[in-house]
Amino acid sequence: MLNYEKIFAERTRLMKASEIRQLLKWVSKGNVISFGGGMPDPKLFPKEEIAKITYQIISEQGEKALQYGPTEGIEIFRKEIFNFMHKENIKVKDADHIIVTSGSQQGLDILGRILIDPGDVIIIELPTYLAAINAFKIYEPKLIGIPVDEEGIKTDILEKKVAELIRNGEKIKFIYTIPTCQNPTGLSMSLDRRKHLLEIASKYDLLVVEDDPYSYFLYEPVKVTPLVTLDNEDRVLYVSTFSKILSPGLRLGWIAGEKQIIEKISIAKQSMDLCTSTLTQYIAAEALRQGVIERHIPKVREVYRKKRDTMLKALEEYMPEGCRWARPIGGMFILAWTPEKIDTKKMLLKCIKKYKVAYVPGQSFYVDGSGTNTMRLNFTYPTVEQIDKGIQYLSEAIKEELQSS
Ligand code: PMP
Ligand code: G9A
Repeated sequence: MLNYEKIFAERTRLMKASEIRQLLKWVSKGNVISFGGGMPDPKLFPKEEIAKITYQIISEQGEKALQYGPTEGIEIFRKEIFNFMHKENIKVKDADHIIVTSGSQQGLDILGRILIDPGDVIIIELPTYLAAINAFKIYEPKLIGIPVDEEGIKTDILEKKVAELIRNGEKIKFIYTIPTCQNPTGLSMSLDRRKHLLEIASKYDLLVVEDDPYSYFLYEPVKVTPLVTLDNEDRVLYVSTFSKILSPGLRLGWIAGEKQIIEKISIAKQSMDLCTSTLTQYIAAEALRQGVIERHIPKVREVYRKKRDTMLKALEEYMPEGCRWARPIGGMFILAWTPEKIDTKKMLLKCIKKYKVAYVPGQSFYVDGSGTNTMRLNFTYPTVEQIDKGIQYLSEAIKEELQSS
């Protein structure tokens, strides 16, 4: 047999399987309650509307919808995204400043591809979305994590770090942030911190990548202004997705920002997939045009609010002393801290096998290898009943682990 190990490129050594993806196998094993992957509630997908639209698109516009399309995305879809952003108070100049991607995950990979040379510095949050870390790592940057607290990234630490890095001759390529209902903490950046972050970016002439899948799902009457809307210097690149506001199976995301960078992204994308699925773009464009998404978001928000509240209540009721957790205003996740002596990665298999409950160990979200006692809990996929039961089981597992360690 061919020695396959010998033929892999060096860069494959930098590729790491996602813990979130590996955990998906437990989701299909019926009796495990999954707080793992950030999956939407599948019962809420607007299946009938999507079925009707799909039939309509293929019968009326099939010749275009089943054909290749432009790399930047089909024009009507970019225009609909522009209108959608406008209504949501997300600043964007015009439809030409938007490129459609095959999920926002592709957007993150492309940004790594076009912006990172080996040794460049990328500033990320500590913790941050693990698949962003994995996507960037392939391009060999130095990833510098800045801690987050209840008000988001600690901009005082950020400012000192940026100054120090620049003094040392380092090349900072961008700051990657998920300012609203962050993955994995669930926490959001305060307005003051948002402004401070932009001041720092301006002072040191840095690009900011704002990854924003979750600001459409706020469960409190609070106003959150995206960084891109606060930015007056065209230095924020806005990344988002249809995965949570419609369906992840359509694999649609987008990036909005300065023309120069959108054009470069487009060239990089050409060699990745030529274009995003034309068919799903037509479907999502029509879903936007008919108001399906506008009607869908508030319905989903109601269900998710109830699920978040159920999880917070269950955590309060069942978790042993020494545990704490974030209280998100929206999104899909709650990060929980167990007592320090617990290693949530080591505890996971027992949790799945004996207690029939899964979560994502937090360590993979911390680029410095800390967070060994943390776990990310998704509350959108399980049912309300499963959330209550699952947190009860999880608490039992933690109690057992505390007694045995
Ligand atoms: N960014 C963040 C912060 C995410 O949480 C996710 C998915 N959970 C993605 C990007 C990728 O999503 P998709 O590729 O489905 O758009
Ligand atoms: O299924 C995935 O990998 C997307 C989910 C991301 C997450 O759980 O953060």
